[in-house]
Amino acid sequence: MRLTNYFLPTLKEEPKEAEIVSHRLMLRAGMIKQQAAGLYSWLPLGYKVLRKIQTIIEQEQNRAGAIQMLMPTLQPAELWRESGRYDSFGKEMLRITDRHDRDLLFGPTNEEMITDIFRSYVRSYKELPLNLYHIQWKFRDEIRPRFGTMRSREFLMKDAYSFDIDREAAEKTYQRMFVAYLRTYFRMGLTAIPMRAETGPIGGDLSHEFIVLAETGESAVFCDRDILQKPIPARDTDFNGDLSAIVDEWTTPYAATEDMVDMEEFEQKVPEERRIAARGIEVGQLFYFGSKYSASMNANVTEADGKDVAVHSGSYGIGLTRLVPALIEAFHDENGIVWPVSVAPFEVILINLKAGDELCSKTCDSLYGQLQTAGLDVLYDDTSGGAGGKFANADLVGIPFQLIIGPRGAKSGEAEIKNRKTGERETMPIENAVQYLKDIIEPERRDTV
Ligand code: P5A
Repeated sequence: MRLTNYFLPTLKEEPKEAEIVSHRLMLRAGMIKQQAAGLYSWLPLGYKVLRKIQTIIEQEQNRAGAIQMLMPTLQPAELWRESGRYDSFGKEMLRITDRHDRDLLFGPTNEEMITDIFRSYVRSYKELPLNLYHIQWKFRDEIRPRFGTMRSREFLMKDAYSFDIDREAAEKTYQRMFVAYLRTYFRMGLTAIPMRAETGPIGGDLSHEFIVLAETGESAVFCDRDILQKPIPARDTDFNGDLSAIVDEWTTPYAATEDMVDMEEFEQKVPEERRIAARGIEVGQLFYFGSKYSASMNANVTEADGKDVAVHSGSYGIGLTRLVPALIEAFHDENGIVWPVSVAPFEVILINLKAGDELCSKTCDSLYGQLQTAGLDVLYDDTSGGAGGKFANADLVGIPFQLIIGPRGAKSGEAEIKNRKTGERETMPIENAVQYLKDIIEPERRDTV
């Protein structure tokens, strides 16, 4: 993408309304624009990050056996009256009436709708297990939307819903999602810790929140430092096999959110030097709620012996639009964002220091073509601005590698490469630059680990 053809409205001034660094940087880097309280437009750079996050989530959900589909954002109230949540969800639910006076709502989650889909088609235990997911906008009329897209009213969620014959089978599905989540966050470069959590309005008796530690996080969390050493399950993990050893390993060290923590137990189980009492961002949550929805909505299947039973279910959420600020909270410095390659809006920014110089532009145009041919995701700063502004902008938007060409380098055949994370600069012959970048970027994509 040539910057002269792109839409990247970066801001020099500090936005006054933003209280935390990720919100400030998302506004300054031209990633989002607020349209009303808790409602945001995703500008091209922000949307590109969101799409990369979405791809990783889809790959890991599919690998774990979940099947993608799409449900509408608006839902009929009748379904929610069946489960009893139409009233209990309260003011967070946005209620809408259509021209025929029918009650609708903007979905805050989809347990009811998926249960309705399930009961319409599935009759026999032979069709289980089934795990369906979609990535769709949700609306919750949060009393205090804040921190930009961290807690917004409209937000993008991946939500999966599973159906199993009994608790034992449902726990296996829960484990598959647990392992898929470990891999998903790891691929984004994040350490997300599974913690025992409260189930709230979704219901059930087994739940884990995945928490990214951050001072600006909204939840207080308590865990054993040991959990940070646990290995991430490999790409070739057999999701049809027994995953309980992996889940046991990850759930043995103490880890609980403030709603679930037992301080006495925490202090007794975790030696003082290993105790982490910190704040964190909830980037996903798993629930097992058994027959909570299937029983009230008559989602039954026939067992081998001919008896009808209510299916056992769980739901599994990831907040995509929250992950973007969570990543920025984890990866930034005083000059701006420092994206991990796997979720970076672009992998390389090619900076032409003097767009008016014929040789310099010719060299850059050629490198731009070569970078694309090499399969790298590149933003080409071909604008006529000054070097200082270009460097500041490149640092602000946080693209992991900067390939810098000035008139002098173009003449002598030398390119400079800056690593955004370490700040290190290397000078090398221009003809080596593309291969050099390819060699460091490809493994960082984490799509083969
Ligand atoms: C699980 C999937 C559920 O709704 N039903 C379907 C279950 N879980 S949840 O924990 O309430 O939400 C899942 C994830 O969505 C993100 N999230 C939000 N992101 C931004 N703004 C919000 N207001 C918001 N509310 C929830 C979180 O990442 C959460 O883990």
